[in-house]
Amino acid sequence: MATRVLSIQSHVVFGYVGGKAAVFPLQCLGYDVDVVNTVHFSNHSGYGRLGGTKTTAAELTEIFQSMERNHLLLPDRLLTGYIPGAEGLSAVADLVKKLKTEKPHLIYLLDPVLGDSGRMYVAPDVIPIYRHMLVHSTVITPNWFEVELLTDVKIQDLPSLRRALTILHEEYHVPNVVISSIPLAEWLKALLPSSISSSLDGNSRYLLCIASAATSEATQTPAVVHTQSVELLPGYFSGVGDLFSALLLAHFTPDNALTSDSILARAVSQALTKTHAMLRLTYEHSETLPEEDRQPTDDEKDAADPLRKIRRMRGRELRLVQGQ
Ligand code: PXL
Repeated sequence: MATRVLSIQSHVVFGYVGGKAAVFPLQCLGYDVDVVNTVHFSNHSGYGRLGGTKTTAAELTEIFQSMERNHLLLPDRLLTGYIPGAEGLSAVADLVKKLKTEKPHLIYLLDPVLGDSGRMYVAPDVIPIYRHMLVHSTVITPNWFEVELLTDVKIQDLPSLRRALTILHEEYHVPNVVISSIPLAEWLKALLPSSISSSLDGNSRYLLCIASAATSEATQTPAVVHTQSVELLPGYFSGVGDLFSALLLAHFTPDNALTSDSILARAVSQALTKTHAMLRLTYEHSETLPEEDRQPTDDEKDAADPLRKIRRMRGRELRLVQGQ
């Protein structure tokens, strides 16, 4: 069985985002993981302050070239996440192209980390580079906002969602698109079977995950879309998308007996169920903490007392070790 993953994403010393949220779960599932750190930061950006370094494009290239010279560049699967600048991303794009040319069956999960909820947290000049990389991907895991940035389509109803998915499948040749954590707007309920949608009360208590697989003749036939919803847990957690992408890559197993959309739907279901279980465990733990470690977000109070926010963030780090 093919079990070596090359993971290229961020490293934080304290807490669990980026590689820290991805590598241990992959190892638990039996994968050898070769780890490239795109940044080496003290903590994730949600704490307000962070320190550390970004790996330069020259350093990334040096690592990739040395691995190749030593015959150690041997992944069966590739995972890329947070890469903060265009130069570094270009170095990774060159590697991806080379690996895919040498090994066309390499399974590549590309998480185009650009931003969230209307706010970008990388430089905008990475967008065109990601667009060039899409053609090499097996699965991509953009959030809602990232789909809009990649496709230039404002998603506000089912036709615009279909348009965005069609652009990703047909223009950028992405075989599998997974959009997780979509707040369940009224118009999106149309994607759910009526037996489920009729039981949902209110709009915001659930998140929807959409998995869209291009059929083999993508240009002739529309993609097949599967959906699954999970209950929304209160508050903000970091690293959840990174964990989800790692689990999705781990569970994405080609199977001749299944259609491409079934392979995707099965992997998404496993990844979503496990991510949600981890989140629930983390949430339940946070609820047991002393009052001062779980003060709700309040921008004014957080600004007046930075430790207030740090305590809350610390109490919401994913419980990966405890939940393994
Ligand atoms: O989870 C995304 C992520 C990855 N890497 C770093 C981050 C974050 C989110 O805050 O700060 C360094």
